Amino acid sequence: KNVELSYADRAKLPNVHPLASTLLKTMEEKRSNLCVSADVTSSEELLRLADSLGPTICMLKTHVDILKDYTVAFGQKLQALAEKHNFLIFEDRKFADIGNTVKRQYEGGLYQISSWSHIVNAHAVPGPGVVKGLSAVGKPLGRGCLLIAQMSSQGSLATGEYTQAVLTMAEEQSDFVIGFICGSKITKRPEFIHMTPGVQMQARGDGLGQQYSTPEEVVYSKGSDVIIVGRGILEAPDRLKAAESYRKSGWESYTKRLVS
Ligand code: 5FU
Repeated sequence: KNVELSYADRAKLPNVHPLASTLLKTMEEKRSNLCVSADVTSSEELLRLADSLGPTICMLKTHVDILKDYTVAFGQKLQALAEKHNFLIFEDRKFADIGNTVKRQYEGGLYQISSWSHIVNAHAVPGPGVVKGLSAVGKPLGRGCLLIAQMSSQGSLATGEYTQAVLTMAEEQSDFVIGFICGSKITKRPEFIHMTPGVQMQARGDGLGQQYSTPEEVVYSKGSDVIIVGRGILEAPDRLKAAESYRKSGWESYTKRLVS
């Protein structure tokens, strides 16, 4: 019989990455496995969203390159809100180049992502050098990385053997890789965090390839840890109320999984 560990138990595992441990503790404390995908184009709106939804989320995901008015101050203000409300910041940059290039993209340029984002992600397509390059910048700062093992979009090529190879890559650099973007649980190793986008209560898709599952399908049936929700919350008439209902649904699906 598989023993299902709680988030709190997993936070205390001897080999857990410190950042994964922080996340798991936060999830337990806030009773939240909700990551909101703050896909808005104004930094002021993003900061307001972070301040109002902060108490209900464990993580906030950004696409900093869709902001029309990014400034250095934005990163600092977002960090302050992350501290105030105790959530982690995840820039969904999907690095996918050779190690030397991603290292420079992560640290430099306009956005200096490594200076404000706790977590970033990467495609495994280039091979392990992509993680090595990111790690050279992020590890000294205590940052962590998610590898994209599967995608929520229709026709995704990240399946089967590819997904398995991503898992191996993660295991080989688990001092920086804290988990996966995936549709379902892909490893029994409890130190790794599974995070799933393409979550909505109602819709089936968006006409551009996105495919949705419900929080219950993702957390209870598929065994993932964190639900990532964008438009399900952003397009709701009351965003805070919607976020709270996703938090509740995600949390109840997790507690149901623990006892069964
Ligand atoms: F890696 C992935 C993926 O496989 N699917 C995704 O949808 C990332 N995403 C992101 O999650 C995407 O870029 C959006 O930022 C977010 C989903 O937003 P939605 O509005 O909930 O569909």
